[in-house]
Amino acid sequence: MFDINKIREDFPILKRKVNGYPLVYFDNAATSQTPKQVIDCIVDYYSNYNANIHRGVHSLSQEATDKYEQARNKIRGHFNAARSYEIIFTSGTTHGINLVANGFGSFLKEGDELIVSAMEHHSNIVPWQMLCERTGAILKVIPMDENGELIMSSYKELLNENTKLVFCNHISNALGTVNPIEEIIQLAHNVGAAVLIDGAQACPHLKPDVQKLDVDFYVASAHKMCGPTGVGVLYGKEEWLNKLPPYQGGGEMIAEVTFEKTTYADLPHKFEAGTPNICGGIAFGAAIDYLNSIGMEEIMAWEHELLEYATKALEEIEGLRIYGTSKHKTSVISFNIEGVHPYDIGTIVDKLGVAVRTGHHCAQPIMDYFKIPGTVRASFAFYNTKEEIDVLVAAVKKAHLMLA
Ligand code: C6P
Repeated sequence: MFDINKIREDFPILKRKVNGYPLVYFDNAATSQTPKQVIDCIVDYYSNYNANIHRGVHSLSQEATDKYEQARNKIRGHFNAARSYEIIFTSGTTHGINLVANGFGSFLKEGDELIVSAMEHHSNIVPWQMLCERTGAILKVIPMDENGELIMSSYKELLNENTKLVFCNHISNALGTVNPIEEIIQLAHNVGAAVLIDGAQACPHLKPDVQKLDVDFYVASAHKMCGPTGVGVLYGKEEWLNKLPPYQGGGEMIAEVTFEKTTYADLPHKFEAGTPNICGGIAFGAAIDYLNSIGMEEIMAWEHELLEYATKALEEIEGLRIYGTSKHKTSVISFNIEGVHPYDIGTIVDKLGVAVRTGHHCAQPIMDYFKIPGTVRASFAFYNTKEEIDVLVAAVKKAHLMLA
């Protein structure tokens, strides 16, 4: 049973006031809030078994190592990866993409082609541009339409035997569009290209099955999934992770070091140089337990209800335009009101306790496509309510009156 009142009790921050008003937190796409189950896990780690891992023979170190590896295995189960060593702990989505982009240079030559979608976060554009600069590879873009959907016929035309890698988000952070990644992956594989999917915005809402998707790389951040900041996951197929050179050198990623030659550790350690975010990794596991205790399908269903409710109410505001109108959407609404700067709306609604994001959302090409400087973005999580949406709508109306 999805009990919203009980769920809200798990999030201490939802009880606080902002500017004298109850907090209405609609910036979940930037970072989600943290339930007490995850906060307790963090407190427990630092109170009871804080130690470095994979190094010590002492009990505390072994306890921390066991918990960290258990968390890795939980993440493996959640993503349905076949092997836990295909799960690499990272500091987040950005780190995961950079790790792959850095190593992928070894497989590229001048004139090879990479394909990106038009609706990417800068994290899934800039590392590849840097890679193209280094290797002479060419970056091609899958265009999108007015609804914020990828034009798949253009994608098919871009693919050819020179395509080496396709990277695309599962869900757009600025538009909420759920991209047809199954088809994107299959078409790329047909020409022998690998695929990296940026799951930063998908994993808060659904459980990706990396084996069923047959995806080569899948990345996500814990802090968008009720976990802490500074930790994330890179799933990679074993064959790819074995081929990919390490990203950083240092402790724990080696088999043997001499001044003449260093050999690398087996997976996953080859990609985990230095002391990792141990507490973060364990708390990521606790966040996954928490999400699963509610149920990803239940989460998705409630968020869809919130999306429909909010879309209808916001559309009634005169001059308001929503960007991202695909039928396949998660609970993100990006909008503008004619003649009003998004930043001004964001500032006024904040005075009324409502947290939204304004600006280009690190997705400038999307803003360029719509010829706008930015949008107001309200993004809902499963712990939000329809009453909170009423507060948002009233606050936006008030802002509109003040600014018109
Ligand atoms: N988007 C947003 O407000 P990091 O910062 O590494 O955890 O995630 C980067 C990232 C990558 N891809 C997508 C699709 C994302 O949405 C994000 C983060 C936040 O939309 C902060 S800019």
